[in-house]
Amino acid sequence: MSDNINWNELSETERIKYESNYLRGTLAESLADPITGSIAYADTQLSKFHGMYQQADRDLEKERKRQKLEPAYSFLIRVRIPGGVVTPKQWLQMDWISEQYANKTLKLTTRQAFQLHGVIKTNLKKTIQAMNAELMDTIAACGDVNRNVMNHPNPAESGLHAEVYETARRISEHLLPATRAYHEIWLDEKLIADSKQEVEPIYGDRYLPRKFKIGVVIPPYNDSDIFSQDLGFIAIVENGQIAGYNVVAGGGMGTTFGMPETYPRLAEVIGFCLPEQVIDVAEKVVLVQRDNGNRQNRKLSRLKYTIDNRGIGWFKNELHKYLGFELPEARPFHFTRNGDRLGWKQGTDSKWSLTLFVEGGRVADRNNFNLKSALRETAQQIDGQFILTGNQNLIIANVTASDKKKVSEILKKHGVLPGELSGLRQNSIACVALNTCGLAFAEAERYLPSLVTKIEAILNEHGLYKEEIVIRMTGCPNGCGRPYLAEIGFVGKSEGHYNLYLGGNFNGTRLNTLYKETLTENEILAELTPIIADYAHNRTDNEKFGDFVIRKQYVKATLKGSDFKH
Ligand code: SRM
Ligand code: SF4
Repeated sequence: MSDNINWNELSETERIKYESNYLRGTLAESLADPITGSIAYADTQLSKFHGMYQQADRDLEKERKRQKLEPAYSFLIRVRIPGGVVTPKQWLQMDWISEQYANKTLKLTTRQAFQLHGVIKTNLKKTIQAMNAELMDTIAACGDVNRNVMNHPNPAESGLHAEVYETARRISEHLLPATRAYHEIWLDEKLIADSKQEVEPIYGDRYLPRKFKIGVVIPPYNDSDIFSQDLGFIAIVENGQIAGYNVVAGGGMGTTFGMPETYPRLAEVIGFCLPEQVIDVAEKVVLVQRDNGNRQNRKLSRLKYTIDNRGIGWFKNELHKYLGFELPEARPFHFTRNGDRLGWKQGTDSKWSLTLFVEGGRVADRNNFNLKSALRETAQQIDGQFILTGNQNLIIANVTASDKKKVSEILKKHGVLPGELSGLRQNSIACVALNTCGLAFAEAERYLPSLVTKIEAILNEHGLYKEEIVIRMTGCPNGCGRPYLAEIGFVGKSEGHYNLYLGGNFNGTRLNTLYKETLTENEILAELTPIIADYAHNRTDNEKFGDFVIRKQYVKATLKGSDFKH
């Protein structure tokens, strides 16, 4: 089939994938090339499937150019952790690797994965091998395959939560690429003589048209932002058991300025499946997208566009054909919130879990707030689990009553038990953006904390310091911090300038709407001040900020993705 392909019609990446011998390309040669800190262009595309992105430090860009040096190349490495669950030993290993080979920080991502930044080419292999030593890998953390599967973050909360976590883990395993390229290149496994005899039973020789994302969630908490996923499973609990899962499909956040045909879209509920059908449903949705997704234009190739172009009726029919059965009607469900519930909670087995706010997901020791040291000492001293949440936070889970006090003492010793956080800060997400992200137009992680402080002052004046409001910022419209689901969303347009979006809701079931474009910080504060004052005085009982701005017609609700303006 592939020999009849008209390559001229397809995006360049399609050919790179096809000619790569199942993701091998010339990666081994690129790694061995001592002349440059970079790898060949085709390999930069293939390395993503192995969990790595080539980057250059953007803070050093001008100076390096002035000195006629090549950019300061290094790599981002993303570790695939289904549901975000690691052991204390694995946490310690990641901590050690970050000190040894990366920029000494750990980034907890919006999809419950670790990222390391600043790994130079000559340290890539050592880094991957050190992860492998503690049974962690980076396979399919990026690339045109299914990525890290998100899950309600705490399997220790109850037996049902553990069961749902297991579902997420199984989906992730089932959808891993079959190629041995990763093991050969990074783990020195013997080369397969004729790799063309290999087969990718799910992905085929060109993999998916684009990245693919799956999440699992248990109502009433929408902590995986299920409607932002290409494919989502909403656990339905009946009579104290998981009766099955509602299936949602076609979500996605990425947009491109100047391309109105790109837009964020919420996934639609398409039916219900039994627990034993989940893997089959996940696989068949992937296959429908593999066979029908757009391979010409990567800006239009996510499942959300496949569905909108052909219609949800077509998609459901196609899926039913692939499955050989029809999904029955979805069952009722209700979400009360997205984000994380911070603080200590007791599970049904009487053990404790602490959900800690990690600003921007960055674990580091800074300004007497020694989070990294605190977590290192905690991991050294207690059993249990470390769980990365989908909102860049961390849960220290499965803690015995006697260890609970110990954890609190360690955190306090390192200056980490924070004063009372505002409801705004607790619900903040910022993508990485500068200085590592090559696509950023503006700051996000390095800027949002100070902007939040300024908005907190306004909220405080109006007695709203504790009010939980979802605020998210990204440095470009790709949507890595899921800003289009925020009650207050910022998307970077250029250095120091942001589009302001309002009117997402607190449970993550409505897209927000562009309110004002290209604002500076002073303009942002000037725009938000009267709206916050109005909210303080005129909101109805328990009315959330995102609902208020719609009732008071600051913005109109965005009812479908294709109506979204940016
Ligand atoms: Fe993302 C690309 C960081 C979650 C949509 N994302 C990137 C890259 C790799 C930039 C690049 O291609 O060169 C960023 C690396 C920055 C850096 O220096 O670390 C990047 N994305 C991130 C992370 C680390 C943000 C964070 O601060 O946590 C998240 C890693 C998740 C993970 O562990 O897998 C991250 N990215 C997301 C999400 C949120 C989610 O998945 O829940 C989205 C929106 C949902 C979606 O996919 O629709 C997202 N990232 C994108 C896109 C736009 C995709 C699209 O359909 O248009 C790009 C650009 C692209 O793919 O071309 C992108
Ligand atoms: Fe980079 Fe844009 Fe993603 Fe932020 S949203 S990490 S700036 S690609």
